[in-house]
Amino acid sequence: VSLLALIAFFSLISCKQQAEKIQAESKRPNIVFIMADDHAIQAISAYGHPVSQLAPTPNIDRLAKKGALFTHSYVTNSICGPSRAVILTGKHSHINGFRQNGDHFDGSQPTLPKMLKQAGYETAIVGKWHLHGYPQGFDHWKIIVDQGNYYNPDFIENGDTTRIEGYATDLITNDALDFLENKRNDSLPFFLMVHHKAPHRNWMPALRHVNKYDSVNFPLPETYCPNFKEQQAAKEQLQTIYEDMYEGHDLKISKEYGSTELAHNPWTTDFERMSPEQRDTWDAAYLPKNNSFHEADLHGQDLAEWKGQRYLQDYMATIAAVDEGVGKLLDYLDEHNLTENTLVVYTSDQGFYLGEKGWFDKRFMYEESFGTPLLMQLPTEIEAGKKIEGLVQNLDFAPTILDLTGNEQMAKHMQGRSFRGLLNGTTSDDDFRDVIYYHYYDYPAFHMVKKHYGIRTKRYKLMHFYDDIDEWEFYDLKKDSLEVKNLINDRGYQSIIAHMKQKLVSVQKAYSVTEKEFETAAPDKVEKAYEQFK
Ligand code: SGN
Ligand code: CA
Repeated sequence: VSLLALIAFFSLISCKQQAEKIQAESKRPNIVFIMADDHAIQAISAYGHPVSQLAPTPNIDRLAKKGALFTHSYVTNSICGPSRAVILTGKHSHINGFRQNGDHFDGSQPTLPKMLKQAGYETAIVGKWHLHGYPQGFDHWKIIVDQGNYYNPDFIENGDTTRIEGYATDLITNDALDFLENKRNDSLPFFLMVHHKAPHRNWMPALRHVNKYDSVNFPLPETYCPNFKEQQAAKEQLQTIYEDMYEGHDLKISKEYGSTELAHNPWTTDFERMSPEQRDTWDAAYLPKNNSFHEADLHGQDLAEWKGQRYLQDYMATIAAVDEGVGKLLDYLDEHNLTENTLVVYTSDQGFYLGEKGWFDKRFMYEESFGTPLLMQLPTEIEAGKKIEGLVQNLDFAPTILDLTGNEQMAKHMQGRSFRGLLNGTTSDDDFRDVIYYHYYDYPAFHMVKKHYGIRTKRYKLMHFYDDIDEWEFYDLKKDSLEVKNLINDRGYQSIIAHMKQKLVSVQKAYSVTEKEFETAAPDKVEKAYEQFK
């Protein structure tokens, strides 16, 4: 065989390999990861909760129709920054180092965007970051400053901060569309994170939605006025709608009949950022409803229920713009033939209380805030309309995405586990995992939710509150899904509880939890914080 023929033969092979590689890579799915801030499961109509049926989310629901809806999706630490750090690293807070809001994220550690970039993806993030410092591992990024504002927020892009006129949710959606349409390199698969500020406190709807749910009477949960027996931490929190919400800032109540001046409004910036025109439209919408409120002169239980109602009307109206934004992104993918090969994820940085136990906010390991919505669409992998009941956590997002993109070996050092098998039906819901772990550290802080950790299995939950208390709680979720009865001292459950305690120890060992994780705060710090946040 001549040398020339040999060369021709090998170059043919290498051409073929190259072509196959390109073909395989072109099959690698794109990823659009949409995360809202504080979006409760109860507020997505595909999940079926009564509140959401009165304020449906038709676009988010499209994902449930064409993809999968997870019924048992949880976080590892129900608070913003920590949740984001877990998603980026696939590691629990004590390993990635970001335990509570205000910590500084060590951006030098391996993260999902860095790995995807290394694997040839184009990476981008728009919206909320909240990890301090600038994003690393992204080809494009444009983030809101800290928590951001609903109206005319500041954005940071390439180190420059600019105030941009408009409504945060719409601006973030537009930035996502701008990346898809104008910024990305068509020849590369992409990973786009779209992180909304909404529906975070103080729940300011878009001007086109300020009257959207005025005439809707949302059902308040049956635990709206709880009686906390053997639930000491629940008793001492400061996140009760009718006790801890600020009447002006949060509930948008005016000082008096006929006035547009807000009642108690300690953080003035949210409203001060509005332009006079925006404020006029806003006031025109709220003045009549606030006047009716003053006329009614409510007290006691009636006032508490009115506050719950106003909260839900604003919260759900804030979600309306998020849902529209999801619709625009899905339409874009449809119109550009991208839907078949794009994984679309919709989730939140944690769940939220819509009046359960009388609360707003999150932080607790109780179901409403421990759970987080999760919907995923990828037609080549996931059967339409699938319901997945396996126990998954945001800890698993990075390993799952790496698996779906053919980079599963990159997840070797992560603590999460790929749930691709749940998506494509090769793993049964029961086989995936039997226990999940949780640890919340942010105390003393806003809302005064005490430090706690625990485990949840399919049926039971064991929690330990520590620091300035030492209280255990145990729930049988099959019999008590609302978690009102702490069974820790119930005679009938003692052997199950002993078994759960053993399980807790082995789970902590498996996740490399050390004694250092259970530090307590100085008592005077706790006392001062109560004074500050009360
Ligand atoms: C703000 C909110 C709190 C909320 C934290 C954390 N107050 O401080 O209610 O718990 O953020 O939220 S606000 O009136 O200033 O909005 S998180 O989503 O960032 O963790
Ligand atoms: Ca949040």
